Amino acid sequence: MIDLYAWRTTNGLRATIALAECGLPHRVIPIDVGAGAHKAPEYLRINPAGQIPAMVDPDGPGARPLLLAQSGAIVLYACRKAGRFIPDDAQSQALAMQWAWQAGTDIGGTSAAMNQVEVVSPEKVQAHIDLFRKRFLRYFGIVEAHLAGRDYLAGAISYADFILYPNYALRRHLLEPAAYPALTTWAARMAARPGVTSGMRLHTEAAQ
Ligand SMILES: N[C@@H](CCC(=O)N[C@@H](CS)C(=O)NCC(=O)O)C(=O)O
Repeated sequence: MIDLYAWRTTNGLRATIALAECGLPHRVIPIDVGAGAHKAPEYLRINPAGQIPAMVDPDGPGARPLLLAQSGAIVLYACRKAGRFIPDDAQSQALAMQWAWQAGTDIGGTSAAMNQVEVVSPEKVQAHIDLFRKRFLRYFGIVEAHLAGRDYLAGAISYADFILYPNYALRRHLLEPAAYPALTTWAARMAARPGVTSGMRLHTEAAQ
């Protein structure tokens, strides 16, 4: 049984989605980042970086326990272990890597910066808020253009879609369906999947 330490943030939710979609036996252990649980000594023994997500697979490679941090690494590990959601052909594999990195670095980094300037920072600087919002929408504009005429980011559904989805879902209020029709259709396709619904539970249950 895999233990996944996560919270209802984009980094946490891409890992919960991947594990649920892959059908690997696991349990999600909530680590309340807002309450500082990620800095508790018992958690730092699991991830010394003091960040979520982190995963412990008692049955890792070589039948040895594996402790893994970094959301993208956890998503890819789960997909490889399950033998699912990794494209077969080299062209789609390259495409999945491109869009996984775009979601994890460009969009994910901008989203983290938005949280910093809009929520965490005691001083709200409008120019900083505008800068990161504009950048966020520009990056999603690139995704929109790519998704036009496609069902998923890299042909069939892949790990890249799992990495992107929470970045859409948690800020969908900024992404007007009329301006992002292909993205909105893709998101509906993702949301209809039982694994995605189950993986998003930390977020959806808190929103109720
Ligand atoms: N690159 C890491 C980022 C992880 C990350 O920043 N996690 C946030 C929550 S979404 C966190 O734990 N922040 C607390 C901290 O960095 O002190 C990943 O993809 O897993």
